[in-house]
Amino acid sequence: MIQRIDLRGRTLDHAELLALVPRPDSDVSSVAPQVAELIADVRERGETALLDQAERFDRVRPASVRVDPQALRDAEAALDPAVREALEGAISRVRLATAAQVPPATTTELAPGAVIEQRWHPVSRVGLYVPGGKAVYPSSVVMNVVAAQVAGVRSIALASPPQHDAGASVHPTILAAASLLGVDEVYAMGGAGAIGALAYGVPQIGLLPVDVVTGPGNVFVAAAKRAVQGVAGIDAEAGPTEILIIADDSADPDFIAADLISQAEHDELASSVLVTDSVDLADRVEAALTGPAAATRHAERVGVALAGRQSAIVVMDSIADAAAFSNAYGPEHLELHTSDDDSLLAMIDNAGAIFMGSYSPVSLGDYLAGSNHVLPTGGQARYSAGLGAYTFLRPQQIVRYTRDGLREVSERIVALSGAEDLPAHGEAVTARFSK
Ligand code: HSO
Ligand code: ZN
Repeated sequence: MIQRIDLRGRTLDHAELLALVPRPDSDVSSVAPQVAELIADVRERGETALLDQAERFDRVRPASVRVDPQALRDAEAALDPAVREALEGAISRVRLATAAQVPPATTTELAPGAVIEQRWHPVSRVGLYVPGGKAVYPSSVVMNVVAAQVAGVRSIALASPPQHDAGASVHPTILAAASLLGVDEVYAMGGAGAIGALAYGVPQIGLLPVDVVTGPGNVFVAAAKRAVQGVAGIDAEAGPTEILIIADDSADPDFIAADLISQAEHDELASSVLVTDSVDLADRVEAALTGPAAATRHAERVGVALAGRQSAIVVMDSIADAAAFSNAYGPEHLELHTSDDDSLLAMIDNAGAIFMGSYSPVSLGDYLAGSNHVLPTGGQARYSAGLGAYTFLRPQQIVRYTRDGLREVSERIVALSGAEDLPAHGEAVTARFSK
């Protein structure tokens, strides 16, 4: 049911590996015109456009887009105690690990009276998108909100599509997680329109524009995030989830099978890939997949994902080759299951997050590890990082010179301003010393 790609005996360069990497087709740019219309509609007609779009895409019409803050408190009160305890555990671990992502302010003295400082300053307001439908993830609310809060963001708005079975409002578990985190500005809106509403604001309902929009979603949400760039910052585009496992014959095939299935559970387009130097392990994992993949609650979705062109068991000559394959792929999640994971780690360049050994599965990272589970997919790990406090921070330089510090470089400023035929630049400096 899962395809086998045998690359033994082949020497492949990076470009050849890239061409071999199994991935689902993405059609983000093809929906751009439709998405532009939906955003323009929200800018023109405000709340009415959002309500019409909810009716069209979510098949419900909420009474109002803004969720009553009392509904958040009610949802928190009704939360299953075990889920509440688990969310609180996740919040405190992610908070602690995220605190390490805030770089310290620095001061560099270049000469007497010549100082450059640098501070990492949070954006003022962020909008967080939380998908609905088959994906109701309170854990994603935790990951996004905690990162923004640790960065020091003062104002957080949350948007999530209204749902039929939630009285045409946002799913109660999402509301409960928001309430636990102290967020009370929640909007029942979804899709491209919601991203437009966050970026441009909807004055009529008191929704102020945000500086950064984050959060996963379908192709419409991804296309809308692309469209609002320039008006607001965005985090990496989130496509279907991916797990790539590098393993040798010391690995436990049942653990590997369980982890491949766990991410396939998200989506028919999820990618589950094993890369190994052992045909024996490849056979054993294939065998270990069969029973559990058929018995699991979302067996149909898992079956489609594992059989898809985006999933595979890849056999190569060595673990070094497997590392090269993984670097070409740039997986969202990378698990290492070999006899020397630290040596393998030294060969890894591109991955959203790396899970070391048999007891650090991706589902630990999805919920309770303390790491963030919002990670770059689709190969974006080659140039971007997962969500963190730094997503909401900007480095700002502060220039602090004294009279003597300025005097020391004044002639050079005059020389450069002359060379650029901008003499008033030089005069702004010499004016200070002619009194
Ligand atoms: N594996 C998903 C995150 C998630 N898993 C949420 C369960 N809930 C993408 O990293
Ligand atoms: Zn997951």
